[in-house]
Amino acid sequence: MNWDNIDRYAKSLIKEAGHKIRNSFFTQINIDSKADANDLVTNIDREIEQFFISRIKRDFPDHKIVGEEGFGDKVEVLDGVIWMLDPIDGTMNFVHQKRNFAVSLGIYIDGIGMLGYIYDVMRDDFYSAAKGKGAYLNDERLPQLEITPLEQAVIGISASWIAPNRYADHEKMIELVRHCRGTRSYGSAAIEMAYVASGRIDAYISMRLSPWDIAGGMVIAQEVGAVTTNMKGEAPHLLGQETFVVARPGLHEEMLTNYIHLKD
Ligand code: 2AM
Ligand code: CA
Repeated sequence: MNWDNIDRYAKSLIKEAGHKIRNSFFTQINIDSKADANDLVTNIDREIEQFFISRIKRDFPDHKIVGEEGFGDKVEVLDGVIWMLDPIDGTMNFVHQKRNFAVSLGIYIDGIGMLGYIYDVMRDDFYSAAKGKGAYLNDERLPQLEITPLEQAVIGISASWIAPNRYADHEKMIELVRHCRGTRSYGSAAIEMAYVASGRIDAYISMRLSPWDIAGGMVIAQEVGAVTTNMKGEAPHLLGQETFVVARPGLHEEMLTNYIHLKD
């Protein structure tokens, strides 16, 4: 497997997708909802996923693709090479703000993350990593993350998880919010992971993320020494929705031990 070639190929595909997404603002965008009224999808999400799939199937016919919009393969095991794609992560931001969304892609072999990409399309910020070769923001290498105590940490979290919810003890979450330096919510899991990797926030947690939301970001985060697990402290299985925590070392353990109590 020539990973350098795949890396170059994936980067150019993502840049081309970004170009298409920016141009889409000059066209009519059709908005639908999926599982519920606030779970949005547009024709652009679908068109971008189909663009990736047609190219990847043409040029890497034995690779599999798992995409949020369902045009890819149905995967039940992580054998072989799998591209995990979210064509637009942060669709609500895409629709409402025309910014703060990203293309997110992770390329895995037999369950091991080899290449990861998060492209913040409107800022033209391209986060990338290759396993064992470090993580980059555009052309600059991202430094290893240092330990930060909770009192100095800024945590990415959605207000949904501070309100009573079916996944975790929200009273503990309130304590977490009280004990950290501050919270932020950007509305795109991929962008929040990129911000953890580049040190702009110190942790990001969510009760419900899908493989395509985290696959690319996990490769990037791990290259700078961030810890990525579900809320039980296990490696994400990448085969369905799960809880998720990414944080600087130390902070990750402190959050899981003292503040995140899952319901059964
Ligand atoms: P999306 O925009 O690709 O749907 C919003 O807080 C973040 O969580 C976004 O990254 C969003 O991805 C993701 N997200 C929103 N609703 C979700 C759901 N029902 N299941 C999994 N991920 C979701
Ligand atoms: Ca999406």
